[in-house]
Amino acid sequence: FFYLLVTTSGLLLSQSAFAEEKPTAEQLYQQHCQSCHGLNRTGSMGPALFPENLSRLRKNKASTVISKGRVATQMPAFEKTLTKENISQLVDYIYTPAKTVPKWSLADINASHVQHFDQNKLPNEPQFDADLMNLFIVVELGDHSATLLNGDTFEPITRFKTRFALHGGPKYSPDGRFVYFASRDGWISKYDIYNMKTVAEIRAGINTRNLAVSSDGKYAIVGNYLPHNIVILDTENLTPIKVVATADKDGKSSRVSAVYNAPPRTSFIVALKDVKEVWEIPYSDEGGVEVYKGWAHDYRKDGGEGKVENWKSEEQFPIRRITTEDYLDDFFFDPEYINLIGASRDSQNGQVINLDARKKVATIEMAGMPHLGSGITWDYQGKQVFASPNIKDGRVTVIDMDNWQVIKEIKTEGPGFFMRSHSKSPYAWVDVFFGPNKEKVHIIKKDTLEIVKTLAPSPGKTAAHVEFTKDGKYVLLSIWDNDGAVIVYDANTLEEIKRLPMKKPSGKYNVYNKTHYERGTSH
Ligand code: DHE
Repeated sequence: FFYLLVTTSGLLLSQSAFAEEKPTAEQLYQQHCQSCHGLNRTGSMGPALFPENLSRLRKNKASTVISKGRVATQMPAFEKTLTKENISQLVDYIYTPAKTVPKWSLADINASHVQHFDQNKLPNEPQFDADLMNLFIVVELGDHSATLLNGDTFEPITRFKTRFALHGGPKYSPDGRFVYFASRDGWISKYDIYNMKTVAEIRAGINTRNLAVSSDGKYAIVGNYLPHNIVILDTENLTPIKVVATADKDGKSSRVSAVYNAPPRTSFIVALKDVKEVWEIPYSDEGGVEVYKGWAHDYRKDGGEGKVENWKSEEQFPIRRITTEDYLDDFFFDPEYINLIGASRDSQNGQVINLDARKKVATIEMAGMPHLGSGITWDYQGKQVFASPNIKDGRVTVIDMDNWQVIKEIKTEGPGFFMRSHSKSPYAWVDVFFGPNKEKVHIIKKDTLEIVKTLAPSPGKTAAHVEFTKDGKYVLLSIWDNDGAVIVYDANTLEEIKRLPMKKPSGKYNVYNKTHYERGTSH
């Protein structure tokens, strides 16, 4: 009896002590997660854990990852260490926004810099034999790798590890030797294709949108959600040159929707998500004064009021603000980079902003949610048209770029994400990324605006994102699955030529098409 009493009271005691000491989510995080995911959730060996970084992971999936771990990563299973309640506390915690926008200072950026190889000590000749303009980089999300692919033989040249969760198009140096990757966690990696080596890396932000490279190859710009800023890097070894907090002229802070290079303008375009402004940042060291003379009086230094008479004499990378009528989430540039066609995610209209005139010049009626970022242009009946898939509805919208009127809505078997063509191809390809027909890809004849063929190359598996070879004769399509593939098609007969097994290949990028800003390819 005594033993029981002691035991029972002991148990009661320890239960009440446990109740009092029930760990908070913050304590659980610090005890179990912090060593890999960073003191303030900013990421370290493991990814950053803010809602912005987790936007594509459902809460129940996050709970499974904590319980069971993640295959092929260092993430261990916590189901034996933590209770279900603890795991659910942690899930709630990581999906709660940080109380203040997390900081990632210039010192943090600099401290993250890794120089894997001294570029000057590496050979200047490619260490393999292939047409250097017809290479592809294929990003494989399945195990965070990338494949360098020969675009003539369709044989992999090498496969290498990337940072966790790359997103968006990697960008090439103008000569095609280097490729720059951005990960969602802000890591920028410079890969030397000739030597098949990652030469330098730096963490430019905590949650990054994308990056762009200048036409002279000297600078890379990175747009961030966390913190709210852009970071301009010297591409030589990725060291930061300038960090600019993104805020409108009244000081309201904003995330960056995306950054782009505008080659004919020798400037970067920065679209802001939470304020009604687009920025243009000239970077050219040559001819800049002439090119920008007309604008000189418009320049303001980093949100300040000082007028810049001669941008060369002022700080490098002045900012030219363009006020917009709506927020910009997604956009497209005409091939001349004079007009920016933008849409906000909750608007039924697109706005055409003339970058020279610095104002809206037209409204486009756009139902659903067109994915302008995937838009492409071609010539149709003597005029230039622009076509974009739609993330919400099964349609491709074709717009006359002279008068910005919708010419046709091509009905598809579901909402699509990516669209591609090549100036030498009669066809445009669009996927059906969302919904029950995700295994399908439509092929549209560019001169009739009709779907002429629908492929379903791997039943049940998402087929998405194509890229053409340099000459436009072949098309590469991803089967977006861990047990996936890149399928090569003859771009004219539309027959399958080859299947290369890959682990969830997402985007693939042809060196020539990207460095020559081919009309059918994303920029
Ligand atoms: Fe992307 C490109 C934004 C979700 C795969 N995506 C881009 C670009 C932007 C963008 C601004 C252009 C970057 C560039 O090339 O420099 N993407 C967004 C979103 O806002 C969205 C809808 C929500 C988000 O989570 O950020 C989004 N994107 C996704 C995905 O879920 C995809 C399918 C899987 C993934 O990798 O996360 C995805 N996005 C891609 C790919 C590209 C891309 C493969 C490059 C396309 C190209 O051909 O250039």
